[in-house]
Amino acid sequence: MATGVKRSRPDLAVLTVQGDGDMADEGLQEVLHAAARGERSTCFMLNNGVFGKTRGHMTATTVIGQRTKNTLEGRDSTRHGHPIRLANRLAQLDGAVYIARGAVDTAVNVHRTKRMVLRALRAQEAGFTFVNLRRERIRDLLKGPARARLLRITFPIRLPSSGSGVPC
Ligand SMILES: Cc1ncc(C[n+]2csc(CCOP(=O)(O)OP(=O)(O)O)c2C)c(N)n1
Repeated sequence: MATGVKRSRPDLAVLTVQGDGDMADEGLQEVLHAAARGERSTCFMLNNGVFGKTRGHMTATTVIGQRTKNTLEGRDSTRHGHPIRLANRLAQLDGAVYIARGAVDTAVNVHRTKRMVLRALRAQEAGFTFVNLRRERIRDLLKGPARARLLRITFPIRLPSSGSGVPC
């Protein structure tokens, strides 16, 4: 729908706000193709790592070690598979011009994430843009290496001028 709106009204800034279950599970095909086609729009993924509305089951973005309704001992890759790092995957597609991962758990992250939101909206005139927004202090639920990895969640992965994704 967003891509249709933007194509018919290119003068508008068009954005979608979606959950991780919606975007990385149910709508994965749509977001991948929108990015590959370079649809001039912005997707914000509110990522809490669960299907919240339907009571907190695991999604594709549930991180290793995260407890959910059906990963009671924490997500274990051997039993539940590995998470999909959607921002990293999207950054590899040629139609994507700005891809970032932000969080709103600290004042510094809120400040950084605000800039990401504005940059994504501005960059949409050049192609597909996306910001992964970590909604919760998920790192507090984790220990060890999983926690250390999550401390580095706020940064742009692909910038409009760079032309290539930075793997991470
Ligand atoms: C195609 C489709 N399948 C199932 C549903 C039922 N459904 C509504 S909300 C939801 C969970 C959404 O989870 P998420 O997108 O992570 O958002 P959250 O509730 O965590 O904010 C589901 C499965 C739906 N709306 N559409």
